[in-house]
Amino acid sequence: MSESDIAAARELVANVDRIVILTGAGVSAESGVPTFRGEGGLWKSYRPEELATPQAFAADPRLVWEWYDMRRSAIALCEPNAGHEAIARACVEHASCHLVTQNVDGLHHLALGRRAPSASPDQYPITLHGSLYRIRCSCCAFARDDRDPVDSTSVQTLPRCPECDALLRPGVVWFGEALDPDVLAHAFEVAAAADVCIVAGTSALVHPAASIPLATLDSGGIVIEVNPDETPLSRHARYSLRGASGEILPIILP
Ligand code: BV8
Ligand code: ZN
Repeated sequence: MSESDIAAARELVANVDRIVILTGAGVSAESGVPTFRGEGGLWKSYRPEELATPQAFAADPRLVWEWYDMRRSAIALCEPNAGHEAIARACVEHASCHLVTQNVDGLHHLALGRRAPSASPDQYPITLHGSLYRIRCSCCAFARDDRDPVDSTSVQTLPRCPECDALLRPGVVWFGEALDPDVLAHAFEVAAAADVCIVAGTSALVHPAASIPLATLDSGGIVIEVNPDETPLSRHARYSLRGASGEILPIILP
């Protein structure tokens, strides 16, 4: 990555009307949140199929809740980093900047809420995969925000639905589960309308999220990637800025 690439990317972003930003777990790495597939990544100790699927929850809800409870309590201690702050600033101050995130750690919401307590819903992230701090019923429509520790010592101590007494589950989208169709349609809509899509901190392996930047390309827009490593999206990018999002996003975002 050259300094001139960063300068050129900054110049490009400064002169477009509509920006969309797609983030993945890498944006939270500098906050101490382990990524999914990197060194020490969350999946290193487990295979996704073992834990983040409805089948895994049906087979062993106690183990799945043990993993989520560990993640929820660890991530609750993490703070947004300079990359989250730069994105929050752009979403609040730029006339048309939308954030689409795969992340479930809530750090984008925390950064935005602190910067603009009265931010409009449209300035908040389009959250594709849900949140670690939502729980919902495994049977009925009950759902609520929740940050409480979960006692996963046995199935009997797991949280149950106040409406129908079925097990409550993490309010995230698991592998093999459909994303909320309205959320997904909104994400593709803002990407298709964008002049530039900045893709930061994602290995671009998980679909349908990884296809969102292609909607910008297909409508004549430009993709800029921010990632220390190459990804399947790199070949589509006008600029692939090989570095940390916490260092690069504050430079290139308005
Ligand atoms: C669906 C919530 C259909 C849970 C998550 C074959 C081909 C294509 C697709 C599939 C396929 N086989 C199966 C599928 C579908 C599957 C999928 O994509 N699988 C992949 C693994 C091949 N997708 C699904 O199942 C989706 N649903 O397709 O439904 C359907 C339709 C109708 C009816 C029924 C079903 C659902 C996917 C959602 C899964 N849930 N999360 C939880 O978190 O516990 S996904 C999970 O991965 C996280 O959300 C995470 O964000 C996401 C993507 O990972 P990344 O964010 O990219 O993180 P990763 O660690 O991989 O990469 C980090 C990157 O950051 C790296 O590149 C690293 O270099 C970089 N980095 C590190 N440090 C920094 C940095 N970058 C910048 N700065 C730094 N400092
Ligand atoms: Zn219920």
